[in-house]
Amino acid sequence: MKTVYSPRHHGHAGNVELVAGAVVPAFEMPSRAEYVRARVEAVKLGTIVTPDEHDIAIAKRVHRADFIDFLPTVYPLWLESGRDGTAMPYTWPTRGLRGDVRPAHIDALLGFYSFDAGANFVKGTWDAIKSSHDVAISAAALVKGGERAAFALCRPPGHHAGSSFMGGYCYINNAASAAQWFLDQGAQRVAILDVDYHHGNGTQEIFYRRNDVLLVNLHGDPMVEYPFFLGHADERGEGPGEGFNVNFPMPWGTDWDRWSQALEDGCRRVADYAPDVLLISLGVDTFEKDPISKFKLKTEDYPKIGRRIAKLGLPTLVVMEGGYAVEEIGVNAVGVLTGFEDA
Ligand code: SS9
Ligand code: ZN
Repeated sequence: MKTVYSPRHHGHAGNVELVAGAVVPAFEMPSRAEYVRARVEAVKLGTIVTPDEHDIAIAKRVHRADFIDFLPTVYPLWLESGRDGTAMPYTWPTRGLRGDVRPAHIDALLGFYSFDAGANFVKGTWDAIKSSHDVAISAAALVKGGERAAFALCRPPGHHAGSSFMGGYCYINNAASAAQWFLDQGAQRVAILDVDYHHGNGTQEIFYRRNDVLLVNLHGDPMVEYPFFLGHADERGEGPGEGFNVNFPMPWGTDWDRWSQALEDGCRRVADYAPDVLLISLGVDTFEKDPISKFKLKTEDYPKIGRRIAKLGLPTLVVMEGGYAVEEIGVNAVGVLTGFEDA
């Protein structure tokens, strides 16, 4: 299968995040995408192509326009306010505060448009966000054009970004935007299978009241795992979306035996829905050596994921999300893709 990749992700570098009360270099770093790209080349998965530019209006079909328009202004506003380094929020309009009045100061705007302090900005961040979205839509166009599958090597990732908020290293929800793009191009039903270790809270929020997108999420139990405030099994969708959101929260320590049962159940839900196209939100932070996660999948398990997904026999767009054990992220992510191709 073809891989779509943009070198413009490199500008999103040198970011920091808060871990256990300290500011440390962000786990989401440029080398992640480079390990994956190198592995795509090493195993000769297929051609690597650069994305076309796509109108950012596409992203506004799943995000609020004011949120998308805010993103390119963040770093200029940060500099104007006299700062440099990493732009990061420190206050949020939670319960009891006014979340309906858009503030004017950059510190307040950052909190207004995010749910945590994990989607930060340096000089090149907006350009990387835009290129990541271009990667997703360009790869979607390959699938729409008749390819059985395509790999969108997105960086930054997207599944924590919701209609009007960023967080968890995510800004624009690349998978959600690509799913909407397929619908706008004539698809009737789209399924998204999110296998990242973390619940895809942004994707869930975007499609929660809709029945034209089935969302199946396999992830760490939000009682004990980030993003904590969404991803429980009783979240099944609302209104017309009732029954079109499926969560499989699993405990710390989950290994292939348990995880693969959830994958099997999830794949059956996808098959029953009979979508026109399938998107995979591919995170490989389920890996036993991932530095921020607590599942126990092994390198040998990733090709099995790809083989199971391929058995669905659907046109498939694979969108890169998380995965932080940098040396192994390439082998594991591309393992899913070679497993898919071998099936
Ligand atoms: C505190 C821990 C927050 C966020 C993880 C986001 C994963 C995206 N820095 N971790 S796939
Ligand atoms: Zn993750």
